[in-house]
Amino acid sequence: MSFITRGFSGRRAERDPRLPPGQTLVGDWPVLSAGPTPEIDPDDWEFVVRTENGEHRWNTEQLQALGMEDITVDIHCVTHWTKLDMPWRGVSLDRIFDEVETAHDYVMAHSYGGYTTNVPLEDLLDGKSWIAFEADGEPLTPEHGGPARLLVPHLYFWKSAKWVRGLVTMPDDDPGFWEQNGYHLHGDPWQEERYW
Ligand SMILES: Nc1nc2c(c(=O)[nH]1)N[C@H]1C(S)=C(S)[C@@H](COP(=O)(O)O)O[C@H]1N2
Ligand SMILES: [Mo]
Repeated sequence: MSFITRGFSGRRAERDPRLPPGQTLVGDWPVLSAGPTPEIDPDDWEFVVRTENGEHRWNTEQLQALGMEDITVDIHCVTHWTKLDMPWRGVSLDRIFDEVETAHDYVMAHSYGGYTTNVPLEDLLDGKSWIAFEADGEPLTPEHGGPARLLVPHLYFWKSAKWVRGLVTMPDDDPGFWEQNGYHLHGDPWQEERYW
């Protein structure tokens, strides 16, 4: 009996429910960078948050002292690959914004090398994003954004700025690098918010 059922629904049943529409599973971890990989000495790395009220700075040690967490998440690239169950280690943006006061609703993430991407603050808080220092149990390699990158796994992976150097809060949702070039302002993979 079951072989008939398999004939009709087998392919659909093989599709992992954690795979958003239009995505394909990969086992490896592709590298996607819009420009060259910047060389950043972890000893010189600093993270800066600028708001309408002023500036906050942390070096690696100070930032990690806010509390490193281990998380396992799925990542989804707009170029249609998804990687499931990736272990990461980093500091929750909740810990950072415990120390930051802003009335703004949006942030622009800025990277060494000039990359930018815009994210609503509500997509960064309540356990939704991290400043990641490790992936797969190892320090982030330079090509994957080391020494530190933003990790916003519930949005397409272009929002996870590699070589992150800071966040600037904004009253409006101004577009970042890819967003100015046609990518969606928000980028929810479950809504297929790829382009606009
Ligand atoms: N600074 C910076 N961050 C970036 C990018 C980039 O070009 N520069 N590319 C984005 C895109 S489109 C993707 S899919 C992921 C790729 O990360 P990976 O190379 O670690 O897979 O990084 C995102 N963050
Ligand atoms: Mo991407």
